[in-house]
Amino acid sequence: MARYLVTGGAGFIGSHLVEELLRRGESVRVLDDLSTGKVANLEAAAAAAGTAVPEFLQGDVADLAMARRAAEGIDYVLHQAAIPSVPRSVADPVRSNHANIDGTLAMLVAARDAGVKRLVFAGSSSVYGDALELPKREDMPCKPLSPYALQKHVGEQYLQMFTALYGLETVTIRYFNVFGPRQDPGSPYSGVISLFVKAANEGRAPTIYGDGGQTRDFTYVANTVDGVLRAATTPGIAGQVINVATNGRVSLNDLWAQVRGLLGVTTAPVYGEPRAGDIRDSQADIRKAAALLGYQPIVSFEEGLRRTVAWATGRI
Ligand code: UD2
Repeated sequence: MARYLVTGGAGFIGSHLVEELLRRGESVRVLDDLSTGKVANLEAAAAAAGTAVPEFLQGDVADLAMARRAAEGIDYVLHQAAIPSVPRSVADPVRSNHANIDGTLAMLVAARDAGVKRLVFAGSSSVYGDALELPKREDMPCKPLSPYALQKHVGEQYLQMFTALYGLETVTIRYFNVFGPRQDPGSPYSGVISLFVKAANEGRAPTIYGDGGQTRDFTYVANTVDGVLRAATTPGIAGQVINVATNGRVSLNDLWAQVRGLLGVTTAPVYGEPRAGDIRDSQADIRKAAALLGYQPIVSFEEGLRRTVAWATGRI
């Protein structure tokens, strides 16, 4: 049994990592400030795994004393705590910088000093920006278009620096538009799939920012969890940056058509101005994940969407 710290473990992706770790019989500690996470997510994760709720520390990961307390006695840190969302970072860059950069630096220092075996960081496909070539490979130059993307890019670079300077093993997994159960549609900054599913379920029109022709490599959360857990324990990959995704590309117009189809509604979307900092197309090359981690997507986009709609609506 290994000891895992999941920062942001009460959030959407974090709680899925917690659930799978509990299912595997690992020891889990969660650090979360509950700014977007919820204790109910931890309870749901534990119930799904058939175990007790894991050890929980409530606090700010950017508070070094708290990060040190959380890292004590830990083998692997899965650093998920962040303020996600491109538009939220455009609206409030100082707050997202604190969580995404100060938080990551504090966690790195705490992990280094606690002698953890490895820290795995939740990176983001947003770092690629609008480079035209698709699919995106890890060795392509990054061109962040928003504070959020820049912060995630700085986080990756901090990890690599800590590996080079202090010998702390680190791995960045670049997430691509992760979706699934427990993703909260409660804010305009929420992930688009959660918002579209809620709108369709309530018979409302969604807003599509731009012409809806932008595309994303939507990734069902079980795939992301599998990639991250492989990255924690696969030997010989310290300092690497690795895409974990589905390798598909779905436009927002097509996404709305599929959500509508699953729920049998015919509402037309409302189109709004494109969002500042938005990138046009995103699709991952996942050959590096296959080569280094033995990763392959285990749940397709269509199956993931069906499971997500079923969870959110209870209607299919
Ligand atoms: C970025 C990252 C993603 C993750 C996420 C965290 C990219 C390609 N992806 O997701 O990996 O780090 O940030 O937040 O950068 N939209 C609408 N209507 C809505 C909401 C969104 O049309 O009501 C559009 C939005 O303009 C965008 C797309 O849907 O074109 C996806 O938006 P999102 O907020 O779900 O995720 P995104 O791509 O910013």
